[in-house]
Parts: sequence; C-alpha cells; structure tokens
Amino acid sequence: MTNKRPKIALIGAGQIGGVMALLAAQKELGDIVLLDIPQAEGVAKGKALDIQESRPIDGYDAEITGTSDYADVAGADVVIVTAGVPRKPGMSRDDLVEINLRIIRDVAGNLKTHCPDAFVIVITNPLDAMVYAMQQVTGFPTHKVCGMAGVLDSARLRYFLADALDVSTSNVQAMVLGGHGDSMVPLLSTANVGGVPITTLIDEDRLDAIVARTRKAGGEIVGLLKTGSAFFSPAAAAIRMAESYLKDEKTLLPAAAWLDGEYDLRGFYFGAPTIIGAGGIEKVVEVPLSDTEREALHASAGAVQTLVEGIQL
Ligand code: A3D
Repeated sequence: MTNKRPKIALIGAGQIGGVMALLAAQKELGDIVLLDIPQAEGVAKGKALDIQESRPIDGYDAEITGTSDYADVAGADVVIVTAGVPRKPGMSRDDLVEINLRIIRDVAGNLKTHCPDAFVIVITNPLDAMVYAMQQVTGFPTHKVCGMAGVLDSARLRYFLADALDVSTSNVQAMVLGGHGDSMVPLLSTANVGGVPITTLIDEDRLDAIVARTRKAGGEIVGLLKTGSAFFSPAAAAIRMAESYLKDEKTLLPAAAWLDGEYDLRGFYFGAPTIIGAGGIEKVVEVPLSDTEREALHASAGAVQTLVEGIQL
C-alpha cells in the first residue's frame, strides 16, 4: 500500500501559478512544486515559503516547494502550465503566439523527460494553439493533455447571468464552448437557472449584452489591471479541473480537448464539454446546439485552425 500524496507541478510561478499553489494547498489536493526559470527561482521559492507559513493558520499538511530544476517535478501526477507572457492592454491573445510558442516548446521538452505520466493542463495563451503545441511536442496521449478556458469563460457567463437576475451563482448553469478568443460561443439554448430556461427569464437585448461582455471579459480585466491579465478566476478554474482528475470525479467541465469527429470537427484542440476523471479527458460530450450556435462553433473552429496551421513546431 502506498500513502503518498499526489504531486502537482505548476510550471510558471507568476500570478496564476501563485494563486493555484494556494488553492491546491487549501483544498489539500497534494504536494505542490512551483517551477519557474532560473532568473525567477526566488519568486517560486518565495511564494512557496509564504504559503508554507500559512499552513498552521489554515491547518493542512501539503508540502509546497519552489524550484527552477525539472528534476524536482519528476513523476508529477498533474502538471499545470502557465509559463509564458500575459497580455497587455491593446493586445489580443493571438499576439502572444510567437513568444509563448518558444516557451511552450521548452516546457514540453522537459515534461516529456520528467513527467511522462502526468495529466497536463495548459493555460498559456493563445490557449488552443499552445495546448496543441504541448501535445505535439510531448507526444503524450491526447486525452492526457488539455487546455483550461471553458471553465473560466463559463464561470464569467454564469456570474453575469446571476448578477443580472440577482440569484445565486451556483443556481445558474451555462456553458461557453469553442476557441478561447473573441469567437467563443456562449450557449444560451441550454443555459438555465435551476432548470428554468434563461431565455424565459432575461430579454434578448440584455442577453446579447451579457454574451458580448462574456466574449470580452478577459480584455475587461486586462484594461483594469493594465500590467497583466486575470489570475484569480483562471487559477480557480484550472484547480477545479485538476481536482476532478485527482479525485476521479468524472465531472462535466468544458475544456480545450482533442476533437476526433465530435461536432463534425477533427484533429485539433477546441473548447467542448468533457468528462474529467482518472483517465484524463475521458469523453468529449456532444450537447444539442441551435442552428445559430452550431454555425458560430464552426466559425470559431475556423479561427482556431488558422492559428494552429500557422505555428511552426
Ligand atoms: P505571469 O504572472 O507573467 O507568469 C508567467 C510566469 O511564467 C512568469 O513567472 C515567468 O517567469 C514564467 N516563465 C516564462 N518562461 C518560462 C519557462 N520557459 N519555463 C517556466 N516558466 C516560465 O503571467 P500569468 O500567470 O498572469 O499568466 C500566464 C499565462 O496564462 C499567460 O500566457 C496568459 O495569457 C495566460 N492566461 C490564460 C487564461 C485562459 O483562460 C486560457 C487566462 C488568464 C491568463
């Protein structure tokens, strides 16, 4: 019998990496290793020590360490990748492709050597292209590599809907599918509050405004922060995915997943509802779509495919 705690490697100890370390520790998901480049090793070590020192207050026993040495993440069960550069005001996610592709290639090469059995969740933007690059360079099974975007985009939509109706956010179910960019597809046909269709509760103009705000929600935060992009909610979203994997929950969560014919799309990563359990992405779920939603999903797929075809691995 083994009673070792799961090992969670966070590649990138920046804004999202630091919050993920705290959340994973507070949820007692396992031991956590924060890894960054040698120039930022002090940041990784400093954040790890800072969180360790909160352990007596919060009352958990997970170990949190910081490093720049991949030997320390060897054998990780889950790897979450934020290594890269975030947006600044005026930039689109796609503007990051060149610089972040170089970083993802480097990270993927190291993960291939040190964490061959991990479930890998990519957060680095532009998300759909970076998760594709991660899988191609590592050669890991497609169901063991995915991207975080849908949980966050859906949470934003759910929050805006709950706020408009002044109801509990946990009562609102709604999903955003497609690419993690302006072409993302918020699904209103299945959105509901405790089972009551959202379209019967909010008029069309207000729903249109909420959809538009959801599509631009990342940019809204970049515009306010000015020095980077959202980090609390992206961290919470990725940790939720890691939790479903580590606890074999089989929760339905939207993720950037490898499509193999689902939604009549094939051979690239794209935001779709998935079941995440001990097998990784155990299933891509096909939900009924209205004609307009199906059309929007295919337009979004076209935008992602163009970006992916342009990257040099
Ligand atoms: P930031 O706080 O800058 O952290 C990134 C960290 O990556 C820094 O500490 C860097 O030193 C580190 N890094 C750079 N190169 C490497 C490398 N080769 N190996 C290891 N570490 C490296 O950014 P952040 O945490 O705010 O955001 C990280 C990424 O997530 C960016 O690309 C964002 O655009 C992206 N992001 C995605 C979403 C999604 O919903 C998909 C949301 C928010 C941010």
